[in-house]
Amino acid sequence: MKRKEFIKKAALGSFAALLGTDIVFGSKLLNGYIPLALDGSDPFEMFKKDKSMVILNEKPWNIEAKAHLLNDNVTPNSSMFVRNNGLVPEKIDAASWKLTIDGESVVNEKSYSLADLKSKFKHYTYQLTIECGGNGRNEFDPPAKGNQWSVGAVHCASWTGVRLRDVLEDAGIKSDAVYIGFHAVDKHLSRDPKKEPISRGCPMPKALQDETLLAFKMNGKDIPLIHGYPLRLVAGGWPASVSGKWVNRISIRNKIHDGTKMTGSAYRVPCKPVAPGEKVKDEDMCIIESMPVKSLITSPKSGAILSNKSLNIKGHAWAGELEVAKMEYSIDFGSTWTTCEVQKPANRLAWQHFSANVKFPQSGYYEVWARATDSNGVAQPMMLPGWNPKGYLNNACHRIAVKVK
Ligand SMILES: Nc1nc2c(c(=O)[nH]1)N[C@H]1C(S)=C(S)[C@@H](COP(=O)(O)O)O[C@H]1N2
Ligand SMILES: [Mo]
Repeated sequence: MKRKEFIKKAALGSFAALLGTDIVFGSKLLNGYIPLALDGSDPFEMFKKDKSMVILNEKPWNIEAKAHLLNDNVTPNSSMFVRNNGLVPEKIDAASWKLTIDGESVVNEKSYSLADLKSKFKHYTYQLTIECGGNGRNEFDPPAKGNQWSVGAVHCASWTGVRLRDVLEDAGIKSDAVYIGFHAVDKHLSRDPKKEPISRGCPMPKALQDETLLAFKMNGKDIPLIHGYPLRLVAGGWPASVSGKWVNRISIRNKIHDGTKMTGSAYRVPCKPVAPGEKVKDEDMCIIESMPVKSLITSPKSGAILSNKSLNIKGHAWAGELEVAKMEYSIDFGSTWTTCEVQKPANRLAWQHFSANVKFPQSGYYEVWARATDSNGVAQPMMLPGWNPKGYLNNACHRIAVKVK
């Protein structure tokens, strides 16, 4: 996409967010006029993303990584996928930001400034695997509507913040609490202020886990705007949609949260397996919780041409709430498997790094397939797992092509 086209498509209001300040006489800007400071910008520069990230959608912004861009142990912003359901907030004033804890099951409704959160509660840092529930959707047949994510809608950055539990307990949790729901300041695509683009949540036990944070830093710096500045809920191992960006309200609910994209078929899969293409009633759909075991070969890049018969492969594996117990690779289309070395996670809910030295018997074309097994003994399927109407939870083995000269 040419930059002029792109910038025209950007909503006028988003200029302010991109500039990082208000355009004082913005209301006088001619329609289609590009502020000088932005002329020459492109989405990759604007969001500081690697130029080989793939833009799936511009409105809302949805951008995915490629496997080889995820080679770092801790994912840098430049390789982090972006998933938005609505419009990126245009004006964020961190100094006046308030987080409100409310809901049927809060003892005392309370609001906190960022300074309150930072000074009142202990800070924690965790590396968390955050994967979109729809990662891998592009393989489903019949196809599922939605962003056609390939393998790159996952990241494992380092998040610093306060425990959600500490804040909820400070406000007080009534004994009938069952769920939390987040609310955020991003606008619905229609700009209708009564509509929320997304408002999801999780059951209390997940909300109260040590690693569930209200984060104000990512990889040691302020969270980039596109990833939730100034405050983000992070819940590793669960569909990324639980990790609300730009969060300004958390409700403690006495029932399963019923916000936008919690109900119907959103982020749900059939409670029992169905045949491909089958219609499933909403009441037969179950909310996705912990994500399934999965892995990614991040080095070499698929398509590598080798001048010798030995190859070091590297990658990461993760398993939702569980740990990865075993990692294997195959060069014969899954007939035989060889064990890889797999490291312990940096902390619970962080992905684990694996590596192996692969020996090829002769020159020619190969595929290297990778397969992780979780601590319950459940392995990734070699091919697409259970079809579901919305195309969630594709955890099929990742594979790369290599040619040995
Ligand atoms: N406020 C808000 N939070 C949100 C979303 C959103 O659209 N608005 N998208 C969710 C979804 S579906 C995903 S996959 C992740 C993506 O996080 P990222 O853009 O930081 O990678 O954010 C989640 N949190
Ligand atoms: Mo998502």
